[in-house]
Amino acid sequence: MKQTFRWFGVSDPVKLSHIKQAGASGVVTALHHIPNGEVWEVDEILKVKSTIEAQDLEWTFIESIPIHENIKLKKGDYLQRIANYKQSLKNVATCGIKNVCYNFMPVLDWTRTQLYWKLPNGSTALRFDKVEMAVFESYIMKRKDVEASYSPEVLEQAKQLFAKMTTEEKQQLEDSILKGLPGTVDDLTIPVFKEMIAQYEHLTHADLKANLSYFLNEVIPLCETLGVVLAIHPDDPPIDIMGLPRIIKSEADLDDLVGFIDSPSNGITFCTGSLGANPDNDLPKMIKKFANRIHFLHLRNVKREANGSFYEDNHLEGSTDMYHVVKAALEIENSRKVQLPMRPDHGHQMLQDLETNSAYSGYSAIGRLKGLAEIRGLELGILRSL
Ligand code: CS2
Ligand code: MN
Repeated sequence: MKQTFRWFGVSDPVKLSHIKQAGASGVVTALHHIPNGEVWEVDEILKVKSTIEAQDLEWTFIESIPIHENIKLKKGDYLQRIANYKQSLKNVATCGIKNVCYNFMPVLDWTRTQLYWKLPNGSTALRFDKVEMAVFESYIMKRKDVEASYSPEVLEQAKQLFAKMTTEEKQQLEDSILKGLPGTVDDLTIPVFKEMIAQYEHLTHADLKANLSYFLNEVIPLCETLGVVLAIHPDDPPIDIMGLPRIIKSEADLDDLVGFIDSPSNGITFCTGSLGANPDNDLPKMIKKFANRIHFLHLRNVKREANGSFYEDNHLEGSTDMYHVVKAALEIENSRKVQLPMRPDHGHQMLQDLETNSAYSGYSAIGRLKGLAEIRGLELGILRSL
């Protein structure tokens, strides 16, 4: 596997020199300063590319060129937004970058209720707690019809939890969900958030899938001529939240995706953390099934709990059998004669990560370095035993 590390640009406290020391040879990044839906211009792309290459690293994957909400909704100026997307694809290809990750999650990107959940050994992990999510939806955001989304037990637990939360804890929960994560819209307030969600009110899963299919049929033929691959990132967590439809959660969803347009350019980011939070997903089976469409691996592990909560565990522990996933990835490389880019997707905050506490949540240096090192060791062990 090609070892890569995500980097959020020059303002990232995790520097390119750190990424090199972690042993990665590739960098995964995006033009984070360009507003969603605008064209990525060649000179802007080249600036970032040359910064990366000056450190003897390679810009292996773009994560992500985000999809404008109007494309997901197929309304308003969506045709212009698709035209912009195509222009960005042409421009990145001109600069020699041919791998593009994206996601199709409405309004929010990934979602957690706790960004610094303390583990027994003193390091911290990202956590999604079902009861806390129900507190947010019921009492902070006050979403209507919330009862339909949760079991009576979880709603009762949420009621009890909310009753004893301090003002500070409530604020922290709101911030974790609305402001905490890279990729989410900055400074989202509850009223703005509610307006954005309201746009999706009558949009069903089938509608959103149809809009994804429309988008892919617009851009994939162009990708083929450019030699670009798109790799959709699954929804995280792989459930509907806040009444929003989510459509890339399961094996059946991926079946639909690959059926929207039959092309190697219509690919998948196999994120074991996102897909692994759904207990029905058999990851070793799925990686084999979609072998020809997987262009990017996000390797991390979640530990699932009975009520749908989960936290991010050590990379080789948790609910996903990482041995079988990596073994399948190596078999794909062998049969397709490619090297698959992988990144340790998130890591714990540990050691000096905890002192500086400045990195993006989930993206501290040492926790990811540890994850990468463990996976690298696993890969070598499997390769040597074959
Ligand atoms: C997350 C996301 O699991 C993940 O990789 O960190 O931010 C992810 O990068 C985006 O959803 C991809 O578009
Ligand atoms: Mn991921």
